[in-house]
Amino acid sequence: MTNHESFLPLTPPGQAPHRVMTIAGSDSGGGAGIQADLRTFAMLGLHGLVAITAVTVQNSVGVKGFHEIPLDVVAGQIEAVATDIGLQAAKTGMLASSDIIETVAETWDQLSLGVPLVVDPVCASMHGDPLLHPSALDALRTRLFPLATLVTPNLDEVRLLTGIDVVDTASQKDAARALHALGPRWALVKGGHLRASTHSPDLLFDGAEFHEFDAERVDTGHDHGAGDTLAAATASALAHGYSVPDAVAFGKRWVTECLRAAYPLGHGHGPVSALFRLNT
Ligand code: PXL
Repeated sequence: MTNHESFLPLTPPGQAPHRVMTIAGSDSGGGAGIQADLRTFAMLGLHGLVAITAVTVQNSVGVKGFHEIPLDVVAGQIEAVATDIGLQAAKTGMLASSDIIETVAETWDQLSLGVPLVVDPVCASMHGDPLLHPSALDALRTRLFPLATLVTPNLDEVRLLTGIDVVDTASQKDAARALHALGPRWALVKGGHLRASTHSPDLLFDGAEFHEFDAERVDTGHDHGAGDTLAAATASALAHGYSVPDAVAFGKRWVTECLRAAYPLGHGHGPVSALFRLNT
């Protein structure tokens, strides 16, 4: 069965919606990170749970710095909600350090929740400001990727993680194979950073079959939080029991609408906007 819906099923008032957790960093500018994730979850009718890993100091111009949350607090947030409220899916975003990655991986592994985990391997902001210590790439590859249902790197992250420079479909396939070999059930190589293209072709691979998801490039100077939003919408669809290809297709449709609705903010780059949902 293939789903083509633009939105996810809503829960009647008074009943608990599906729960989806974000394990990610805070963006004081409200455009990316947990703020983008929670906005996506809410606009899709899900209840968002949060484990904050780091607090960034940033605005529309750039990231000025970040503070890492202590490891026991990162683990404690995940355990507290998983053992009480329960969840149907989770996603990770900014994880900042190899110690935080180890902690998240160990906590997730020990909880054995049996629900999908989307790992968005955030390495840097759109301005190129680092959000992950370079020494943490190995922890991402060896500790977290094997626990992931789906990994969703952009082309810069693909280069850092695999050494492969994606320039065309053949190298995008090579990258998907290399990422899948690191242990996730599915790897999505996002083509949004193929700047020369008029399209944004994403390639999904499960070790056997390739699925392509194409969308016309939305030319906006305001795409802060696009990757977070795609991963959050995909995790939300997975929480509803969508297959991975259907969930990715849903996430892609959602982020494309959010890109069309992006707005300027401050003196730099504005965010993609899930608020379009309020006009539909
Ligand atoms: O969009 C990636 C991202 C994720 N998380 C946080 C961020 C950013 C980009 O700036 O600030 C906290």
